Amino acid sequence: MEYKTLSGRWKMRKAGDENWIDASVPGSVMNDYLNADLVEDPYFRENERTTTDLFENNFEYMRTFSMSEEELAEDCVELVCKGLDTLADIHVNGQFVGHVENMHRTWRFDIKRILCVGENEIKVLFYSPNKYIREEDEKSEITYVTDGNMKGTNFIRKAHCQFGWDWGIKLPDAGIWRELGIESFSLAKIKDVYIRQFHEADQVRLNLRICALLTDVESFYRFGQKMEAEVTITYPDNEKQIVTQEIFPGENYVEAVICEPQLWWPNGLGKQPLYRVCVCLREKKQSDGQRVDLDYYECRIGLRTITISQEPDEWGKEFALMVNGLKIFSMGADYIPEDAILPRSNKERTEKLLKDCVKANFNSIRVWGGAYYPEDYFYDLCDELGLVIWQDLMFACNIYVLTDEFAKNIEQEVRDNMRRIRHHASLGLWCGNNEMEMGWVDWEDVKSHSLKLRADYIKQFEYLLPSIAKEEDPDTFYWLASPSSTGSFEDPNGDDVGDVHYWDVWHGLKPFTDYRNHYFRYCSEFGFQSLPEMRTIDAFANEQDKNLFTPVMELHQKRTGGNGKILHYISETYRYPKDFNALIYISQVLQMESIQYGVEHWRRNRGRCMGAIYWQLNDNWPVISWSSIDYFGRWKALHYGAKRFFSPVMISILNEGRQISVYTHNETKEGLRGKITLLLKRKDFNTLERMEQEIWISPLSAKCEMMRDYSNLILSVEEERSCFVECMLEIDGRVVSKQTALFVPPKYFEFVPPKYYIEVTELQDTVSIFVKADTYTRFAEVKIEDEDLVFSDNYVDITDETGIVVSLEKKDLNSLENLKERVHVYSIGDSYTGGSL
Ligand code: BMA
Repeated sequence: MEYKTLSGRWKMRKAGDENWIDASVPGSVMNDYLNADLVEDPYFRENERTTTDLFENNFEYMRTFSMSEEELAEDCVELVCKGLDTLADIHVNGQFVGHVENMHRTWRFDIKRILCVGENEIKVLFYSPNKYIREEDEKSEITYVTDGNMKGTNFIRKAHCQFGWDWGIKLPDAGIWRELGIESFSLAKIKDVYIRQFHEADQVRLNLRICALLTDVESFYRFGQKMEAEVTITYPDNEKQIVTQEIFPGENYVEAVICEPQLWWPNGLGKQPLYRVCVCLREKKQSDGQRVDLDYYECRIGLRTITISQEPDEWGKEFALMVNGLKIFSMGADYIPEDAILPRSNKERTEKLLKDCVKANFNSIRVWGGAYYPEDYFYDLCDELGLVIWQDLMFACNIYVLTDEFAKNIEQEVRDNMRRIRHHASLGLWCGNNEMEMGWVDWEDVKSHSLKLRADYIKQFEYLLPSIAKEEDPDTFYWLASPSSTGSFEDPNGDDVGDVHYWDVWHGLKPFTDYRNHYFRYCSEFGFQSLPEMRTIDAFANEQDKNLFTPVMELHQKRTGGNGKILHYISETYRYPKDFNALIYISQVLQMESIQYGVEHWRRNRGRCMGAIYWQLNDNWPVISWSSIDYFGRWKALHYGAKRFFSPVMISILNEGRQISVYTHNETKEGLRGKITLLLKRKDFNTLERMEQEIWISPLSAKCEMMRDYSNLILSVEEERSCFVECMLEIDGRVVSKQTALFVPPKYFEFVPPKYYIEVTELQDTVSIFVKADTYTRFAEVKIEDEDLVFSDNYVDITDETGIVVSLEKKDLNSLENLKERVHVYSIGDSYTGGSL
């Protein structure tokens, strides 16, 4: 099979315009318009208000390409488009080739007879998505629309969040967003390969289902042609195993046995060895025994068993990720697109983001269903990094009408994507949709719709899609919806079976302490908003915009009433921030505290609870949201918090009034010997009591190791407001985890602005920053002016005279000059004043 790409330089114009402008493919209208300076940055101030309307228009894309005689002499010549966004007509040499209507699908068209030797021309006309959804919506009885979204996205197979979301800009872009090209082949090609793994004692048997497609079945048999497949398995150490077998048109099965298999593990539990599987399809010429390569298929797999264990237990049914027979506590966040201008996404950005997940000790990530199926490199990176993927199908917060046409369209979409993604080692499960079963049960504005639409839900999500999954990828666990319990509208968001999206904290305005009232089996969404840091805000706001309730700040907050909620939650825990900078800082540490509060509670209840996936990892434009890493890749306090509260080996404190319980957590396969120290201290660093205990921490465990009721030492309100608890876990003499707890909400604690003493030490590849303070300092934020950095740790407490040390990689610095003067430390005691507000 030969492939010729059609990506590269194209021309584009708004339909009706005379002049063409330069375009790049893969790309998008917005990207080309920005490159041509025809629009202003849609992310800046209130520009969104006009850019949404750009997509009231149709757009044309055009290029020429040449074809040779040899290429056209092949039996089949097909145009293959891996991503067209979304409604478009394709013409080649002036002839209509096809209409497309789904950005998630791969489209193929036979264009052999339309092409000619020499120059050819391809044109793609994209229709306005805005108009289409408006017109379809007007014809429909459906009234439901999710917060922040344009109405009618249920009628178009285009990433829903492109039309806005409660964190997303309304930018329903258009264009050729993925690779396209021309495939030409003769005799046969590989249509499909599915690899199954059978794990046996000390070996893994691979079973490859290879589907060969012939261009002309009759002549194949008439001329007694023969084909063979050569399967090459390359081991992680580059050793190779080759199996060759005769292949017939249609389905064939080839087996290979891997002895002493190197198993793939999620991050934190072992390594991620990967095996490359290549299938070469060949024609075996009868006459001279010569072999001619016809087609080639390649993928990378990891040897592992992976599923969700749902054993019934005393509470209901567990929901636990099980890898190679071990039940693992899933830790991670929900992933959304990295940029609303899709062509700005690339492997480097994704790699940085996913590596930041690993730095924060994630072992899982959920690809949320309101967007699109990520690029291959996303899955490759998750394979390499050990991030288990919860993969939603792309349906979210909507009511779909299951017409025959819609069913056919989504069936092909799901097949295309399952075939592309199913071999990845990191694929943990498929999930039917985001929050739609729950919508039919819990949301008044969904429930009010007809029984027919309710039945369509069941047909689509409990019959059609699971049956496709059974055909395409029977070995991957399939989950009906997120959240779901048993399906069929049976308490989908219930605590005791299946996964939960818990939003009473934040949307429901309950205090974050409410997390402790729930023992979810697996919490796949819960979240808390914060502001991104000042430099990120500077990218979209002017000085006069920097007030939470200006039009610019409200436009960059997509959840209705969101900015007010941030203030509400601050009022429960902290004092009124003294300025905009303090507001940013307080919103971030509060977000970190709240998510930590939930995660540690669920980790303490390991066994009953087996997953904490917080909403949300990232942003797709600069915005106030639930993310822990902002649009520019900057870590919010929460991401540093995640690094600590997802750490495989840690301690946590359960504080109930003056009663303190210390828990150990071990999410590794190894048992550990360690020591716990529990201290009661005054804010002047004086220790009032010290307790120590040697312990053994079992693998994959959580356990209460120590309890202390301080009622005999904390006797007055004054003491409550000036004393804190600190505990540490040492392994082999090294402190691996440290926690502090207060007896009162921080707003009642007597924090004063600390005096900081900063020292900077340059080492070979790193720089260490030592920070000391003259008083107990909570959540010390270390920053360096004009630098975008990830520190070894941040937002930690200074609990004694020795202070803290955080380090950074020298190579990440823009400049080493005046480093000490550029270091700034900020903490709770700096965030408010008395009397000014
Ligand atoms: C969940 C998600 C998203 C949404 C988030 C915050 O329900 O599935 O739809 O962005 O909540 O509201």
